[in-house]
This record gives sequence, C-alpha cells and structure tokens, in this order.
Amino acid sequence: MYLAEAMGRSALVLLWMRSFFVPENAEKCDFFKELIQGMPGAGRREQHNLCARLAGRREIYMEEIRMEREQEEKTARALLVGVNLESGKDFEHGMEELGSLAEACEMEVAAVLTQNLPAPNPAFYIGSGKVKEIQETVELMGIDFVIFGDTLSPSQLKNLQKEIDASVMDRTNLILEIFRKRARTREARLQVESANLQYMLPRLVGMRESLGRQAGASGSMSNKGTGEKQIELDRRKIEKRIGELRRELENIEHDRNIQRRRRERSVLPQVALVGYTNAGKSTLMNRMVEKYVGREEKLVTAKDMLFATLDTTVRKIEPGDNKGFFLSDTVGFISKLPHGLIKAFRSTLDEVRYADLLLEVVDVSDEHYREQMQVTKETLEELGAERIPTIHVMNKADRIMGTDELPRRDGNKIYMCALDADGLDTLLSMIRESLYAGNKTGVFLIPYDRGDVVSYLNENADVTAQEYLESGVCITADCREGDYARFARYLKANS
Ligand SMILES: Nc1nc2c(ncn2[C@@H]2O[C@H](COP(=O)(O)OP(=O)(O)OP(=O)(O)O)[C@@H](O)[C@H]2O)c(=O)[nH]1
Ligand SMILES: [Mg+2]
Repeated sequence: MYLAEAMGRSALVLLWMRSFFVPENAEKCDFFKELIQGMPGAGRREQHNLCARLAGRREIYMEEIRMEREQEEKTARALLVGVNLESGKDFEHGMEELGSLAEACEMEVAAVLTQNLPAPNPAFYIGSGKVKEIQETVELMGIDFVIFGDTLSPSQLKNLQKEIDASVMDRTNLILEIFRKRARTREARLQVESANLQYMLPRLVGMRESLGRQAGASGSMSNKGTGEKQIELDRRKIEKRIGELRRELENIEHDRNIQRRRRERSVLPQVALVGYTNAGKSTLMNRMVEKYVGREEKLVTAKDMLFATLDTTVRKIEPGDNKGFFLSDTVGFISKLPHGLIKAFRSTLDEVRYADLLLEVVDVSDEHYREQMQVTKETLEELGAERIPTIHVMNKADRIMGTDELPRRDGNKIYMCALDADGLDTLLSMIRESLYAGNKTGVFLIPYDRGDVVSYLNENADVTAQEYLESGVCITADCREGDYARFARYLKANS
C-alpha cells in the first residue's frame, strides 16, 4: 500500500519536474504541485482518486499541448495569383507587395502563379486553363488561400470559388482581413466591420462558399471572427448591421470631434504624419516623443510590417518655448487601398484633414518611392487634404547615403534617418518655419486689468522678456500673425 502511495508520489514528482522543462506546461505545473502537496495529508482512497484523476488529466493535457503545437505550426498557406495585363513594369512589384500583405496577414506564401493576358477573363479573371492549374497546385501543396492580385468581380469570385478547393480572396479582401486582425480600438473594429460588410454585400454567394472553407480550414485563420458568423448573415441582416455600425460610429465621431475642438481651443497647431505604409511614420513619432516629451509610455508601436498602425495617436510635442504642436500618427496608405476602407476610416483620418501641416514620410530607399508618393497624393486628394502645407521627410536615407551626410535639407524636403535623433532639430525648425511663418515680434505694454492677455501671451507666444512697469506689464513676444493683430493696440509705440 505504502509502495503504491510512494510510487504515485514519485510519478507525480516526475511529472511535476518534467513540466518545468516544457514551457507550455507552466500553468499545469501548479496543478501537479498542488496534487503532490495534497497527498500526504489525504486518506488512501483520496490519494488513489487523485492519482487516477491525474492520469486522466495528463492525457487531456497532452492532447491539448499537441493540438496547440499543431495550431501554431500550421500557418495558413497562400497561393498568389497575378494577371499581367500590359506587361506593366509595376506588375512584379505589385506581386511582391501582395506577398508582404499575405505575410502581414500571418500567411506563408507557398507558391505564385502568373499569366500574361491582354484583358481579364470576365468569368474567371484568369484564363480558364489556369484555373485547373490553380486547383492542382492547391491539392499538391495543401493551399488554404488563393489570393488574386486585383479586385475580383462578384461573379468572378463565385465562379472561381466553385472550381477551387481553397478560400478565394482578392487584394481588397486581404487588406480588410489584415485590418480586421489588427484593429484594437473599438472605433477601428467598428470601422473594419463596416468596410468588410460593405465589401461582402454584393459578393454574398461566392463569399459564403469561401467562408465555409475558411471555417473548415485548420490554422490561425480558421475559427476567428469572419467564419461562421458571417455565413449565417443574410443580406438584410448585413444591411441592418451596417446601419447600426454607422450610428455607433457617428457617436464615436461626435466624441472625437469634441476632443479635437478641445485641442483646437488650446491654440496649438496640429501636425499629422502621413505616408505609405512602413515608411517610418511611427518611428519618427517615437523619436519626437523621446526627445520632446520624454515619457516612454507615450511611445507607439513601430515595426517592419505593413499596416503596423491602424489607430490614430496624438501627442503633444512641447520643445519648451510655447511653439509646441500636436503630432498625430495614423494608418498608412497603400496602392489600391479599398475605397470602403478610406470611407470607413474617414473619422480616424480626420486628424489628417484638419491638420495645419503634414509631414509626409517617404521611404526614399525603396526604388518605388515615387509611385508611393503618388499614391499618398491621390489618397490625400480623396480625403480632401491635398492643399495642406507639407514637409517631405525623405526617411531611411541611411540606406542610400552615408549617415555623416544626414540630415540634409533641400527646400521643404529633409533627408534623414528616423532611427536616430540627429535630424530632429532640423526637422523641428522646418516645422516651426511652416507653422509660424507669419509670426511677428512685438513689444506690448499690457495694462494690469488685462491679466488675461498677459497669460494668453505667456501660454501661446514665445515671450523673451517681461517687465513690470508702472503702467502695465511690458512683454516682448514672438507671436502668431493673428495674435499680433489682435493685440496691436497694446504695442509700445516704438516697437
Ligand atoms: N534603416 C531605417 N529603418 C527605418 C527608418 N525608419 C523606420 N525604419 C524601420 O522601418 C520599419 C517600419 O517603421 P514604422 O515606423 O512602423 O513604419 P510606419 O510608417 O509607421 O508603418 P505603418 O504603421 O505600417 O504604416 C521599422 O522596422 C523601422 O525600424 C530609417 O530611417 N532607417
Ligand atoms: Mg505606424
């Protein structure tokens, strides 16, 4: 009897010790420990039950761990399909970008199929012979997702989905999926859901088959979110939901407008970082925050991945002389950014629309940076922000020129590297030149009963001298053109 007990106990100790060496077992380790500690004081029958329970639980744990591992190991496999319509030079680059988008969506690009065609096939987008080739590749390589480099029409999607035994997606769908996975704030989630439903609405038939397959597929995409829930939704339900989302988003937008107005009232100008995704906007934001705010908790996420940022973050940058500004970092742009997404993200992008100055961050080391600037220009036009004064931050210049040549200013462009803080002073003076271009310096004599003007100038102008005279406070200040005009009556005659 004692032997059995002792054996049970040593088996437990063994299991407990083993659990230390398997990281996934960290939580389970506590369970074994508890049991062992429970044994000496327990009756024999109880101990026996504990052992039996443990044996049964162990099987369950092992199965759990095996499944967890399988899930982790099985990254969804994607086949990229592209049609080169006019032997366009951008075709290859477009396919590369499609691959990066797939990776950003946690997929592994297993194969790429391309075809030269004078025009897309109306039924399948790609030639019907190629559809067979796609299906063969799907079977041979265990493909979960077939992703087309362009937007498919509802009927093309439906026809392709009938022939292909994997989920068919197009570029728009892929971008929406990335956004769905990344959305963290409530507003971003609602915006993505709204854009997603609007995209789905005309494609319900094809999407249902596709989503059915997604639900059946194992791997990280299988059972999160879009799958079964959306299969059940019929058109009417979707429309109803779109209406609900619109109302909820309007409420959030209302709150956001209140916040913005509060910022506007504080008179500090608003500067917005814009540009192609992965250009280094968040990295630059972090350098500015480190240098001029100095609080680590105010940093944002920056990483080498498309659409690392989805929400808007606003930080108050205060270099210490009342010439500060609000700086916002927001979602990046990409070519063929789904129109529905821009519409849905309109309120998030309001920070851009209402900015006094844009910092367009460009990855100048990318050979396609000119095309990316064009995309940014078009997206800004779509947002109605094309007339806002802009400084071009030619970022990642460390990759194309010596760091000793940086920062280099060229008119309203600055070549710099956002990884270090070297270019910040030059950039800051460019920002100030633009924001405070019309600034004027004056010597004001403000009567003692206008303490409000004294404090306004102290808060909103660069006050270089202040003296208390018999007739009032004499202030020398570099202030905005509007403020200068407003307080002109207090100017000392000889200033
Ligand atoms: N070499 C180099 N790398 C940089 C520079 N600036 C940013 N990076 C890197 O570029 C990657 C993308 O940077 P982010 O700041 O996340 O880019 P983003 O524009 O915010 O991207 P999204 O949020 O996805 O739109 C990160 O890995 C950065 O470390 C730079 O000046 N030089
Ligand atoms: Mg970012």
